[in-house]
Amino acid sequence: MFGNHQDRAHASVLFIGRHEAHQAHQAHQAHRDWLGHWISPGGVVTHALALALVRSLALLLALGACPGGLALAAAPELNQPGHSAAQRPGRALARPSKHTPRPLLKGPRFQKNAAFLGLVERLSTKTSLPPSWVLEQLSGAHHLEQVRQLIMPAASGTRKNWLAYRARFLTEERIRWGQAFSQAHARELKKAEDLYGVPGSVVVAILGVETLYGRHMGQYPALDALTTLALDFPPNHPRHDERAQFFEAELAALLLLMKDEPHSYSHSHSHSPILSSYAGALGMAQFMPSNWRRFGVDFDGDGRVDLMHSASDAIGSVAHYLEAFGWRRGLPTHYAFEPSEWRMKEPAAAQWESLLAPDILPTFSPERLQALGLTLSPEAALHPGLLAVVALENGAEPDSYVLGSENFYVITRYNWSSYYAMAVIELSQEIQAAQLR
Ligand SMILES: [Ca+2]
Repeated sequence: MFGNHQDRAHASVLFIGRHEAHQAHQAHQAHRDWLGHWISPGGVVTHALALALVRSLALLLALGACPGGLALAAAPELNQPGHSAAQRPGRALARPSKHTPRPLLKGPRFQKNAAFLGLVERLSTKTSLPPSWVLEQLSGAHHLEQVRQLIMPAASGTRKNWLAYRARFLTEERIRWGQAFSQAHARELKKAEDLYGVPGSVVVAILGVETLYGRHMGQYPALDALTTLALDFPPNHPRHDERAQFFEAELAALLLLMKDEPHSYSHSHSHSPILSSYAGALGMAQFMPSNWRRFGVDFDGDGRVDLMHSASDAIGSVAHYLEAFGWRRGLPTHYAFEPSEWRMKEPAAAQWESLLAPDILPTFSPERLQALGLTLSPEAALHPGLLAVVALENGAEPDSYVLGSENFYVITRYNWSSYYAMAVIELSQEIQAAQLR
């Protein structure tokens, strides 16, 4: 949840095994470069001293006095995993590849250059965490070239395909498991609905689309992924500066989680690195670290927010998130809409573009749409608020349309995509229907 959720998630998902994760941890422990070895072990260096040290090193490096100088973070040569831009996750249509297994190619640790030390200093300042501790954490992070590739936007120009997208998410298995999850957690779902007004079926569908109800929570070590995106964000990304800053803030939030919620954040009874999506989204609900801290709810009452292991906490947190973004209790998410006849009329074609322009943002009252000559269903005509005219591309076939309500828009705050919202809504309907059968 990105609050700002665009790049999030969508990684292919395959847990690296415990053994492999353990090996990675062992490697982490074994590795002490000259700087880390000097500063971090035992925490003997004070805050102020460590910060001063980081600053002096940054200055030295900036002056070219140290090997490595001003080179950017290591960009290792790796066997590329073979994603074409068209296959690359990014927006709605890339999402189906989220659960596609993909080998994790761990790169080297980052060079302790000026950019690295500057990041350590900023993170320490931002979080008030000891610079020595921040330096120790980031010194163990690995560069992940894969996440740099996956974060790039999907190629534009290809028509999307709602029906194909729908088919990828509304599988028989996802519906059946959703039904089982709903039954197993009926009490918490009812509690969340009572408290936040969000139907349990919508919460379940989000968990189903995000992680198959907790089965696939990510394959990338979160610290590696976010350090890579904060320190070595692809310079050719169209929104480089904004996104790099976003991921730096998420890295800061991750460090605070690691410090504040060490038990929730880590795997039980192990020291394995926590895994996330390629963009750092965590747990059953795939919350970004800042959203975990901001919207996470201790719904099972054990005294901590644990989105990795507690389905109850995940349920409460998803419902809380949607409520915080304006979910209105009882309001339909959307209405069926078929404007094709109207569009054939003059001068409707010109008006049509202006109706589509706001995209998913509810903008038009039912009265206004009817005044333009559009035919609304009786339910849509009575909608107590504004509506968005949402177009869904169907590849070579004609577009589909729905009228999205404020609640449709709220679901897109989880992931900025009308296709995502429709998949969640239709999955929630299918799960409900399966329970009645
Ligand atoms: Ca809890």
